[in-house]
Amino acid sequence: MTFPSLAELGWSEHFQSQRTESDPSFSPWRLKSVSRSNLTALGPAGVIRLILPPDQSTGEFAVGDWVLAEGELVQRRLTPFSLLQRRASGPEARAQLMAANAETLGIVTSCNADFNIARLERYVAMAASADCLPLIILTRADEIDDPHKFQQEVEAISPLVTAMTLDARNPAEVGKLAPWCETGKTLALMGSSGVGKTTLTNGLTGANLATGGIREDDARGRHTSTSRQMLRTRHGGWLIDTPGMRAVPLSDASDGIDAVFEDLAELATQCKFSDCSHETEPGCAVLAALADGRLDETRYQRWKKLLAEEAHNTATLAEARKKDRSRQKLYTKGKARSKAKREF
Ligand SMILES: Nc1nc2c(ncn2[C@@H]2O[C@H](COP(=O)(O)OP(=O)(O)O)[C@@H](O)[C@H]2O)c(=O)[nH]1
Ligand SMILES: [Mg+2]
Repeated sequence: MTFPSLAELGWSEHFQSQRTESDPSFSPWRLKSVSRSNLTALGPAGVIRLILPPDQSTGEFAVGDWVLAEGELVQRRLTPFSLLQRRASGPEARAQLMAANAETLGIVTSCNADFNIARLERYVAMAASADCLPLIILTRADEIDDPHKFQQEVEAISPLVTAMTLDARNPAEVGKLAPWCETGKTLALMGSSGVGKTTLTNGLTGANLATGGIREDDARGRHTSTSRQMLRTRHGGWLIDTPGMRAVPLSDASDGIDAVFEDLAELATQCKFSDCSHETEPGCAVLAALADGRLDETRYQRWKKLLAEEAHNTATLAEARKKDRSRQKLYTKGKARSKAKREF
């Protein structure tokens, strides 16, 4: 069996330039799967199970990350050129790493009840803030009369968006995704459960992962994919399938929101007050655009909602970090005290 070369795995100058004189004996590995207790990685020598130093946890790594290791022991994570993350569940607004070093985020949705512009805008913002290109993949094109209408609607979200419609079960159509997952390239797939991510993964990689049926009533799928992993595609590149997400909680995505709502971000700079909330203030350029019909009311509402959520998350995260710091201080003080006691 032959293993992929570093270049085939996506190694580039971006990573090479992060190596230093002091680590010539460390080998680069690309993470293939990350679970609570396990990291597996791929390299020219094959597949390896990596070990972390005791002060690090697998949660600090994402599938697709490059690391340097000495033998099996991880020495360093190399800074990725793209990093997809979302807000983890729980009150503290922390980020959960989803996938690293993917050039493209394939946002999978179906042309049926899963279709939701507000959710797609979130995904596009997530992609933009992660430095990934957003590619919207509309599945179940075989079940509707006018898939082109959906394509036009999602392309209107932002000039950053590329979109395509297909039947995910049809290998010939799935082949249209080849340019995004050919040799050296990585495509990450995200979307709700039941939209066809695993079907696409199987078609692109030749794997035989279990797909799930969807309930007729609400077009929501059962959760069938449980872990993240990176698989080689038939086209020589890489695919990262992620578990289905019902919600798309953004984390640290204000630049992504600005990218999706570029026109609104631009308008906001023309408001009379720099801290304008675009609700009641005189001289608000956004309200003026609403009043004369240049701006769609529902799109304005979606923008406001994302901004409010982002502001809330940033505040919560700052609060959590402050708590961490004071906890750390207490801990250090405690240690100093018990050391003093021992010495006494
Ligand atoms: N008709 C049709 N069915 C599809 C399409 N894509 C997926 N399916 C079916 O939808 C179900 C859920 O697909 P799956 O790949 O498991 O979705 P996932 O939860 O996103 O991984 C399976 O029964 C698939 O065969 C499509 O483009 N057209
Ligand atoms: Mg799946």
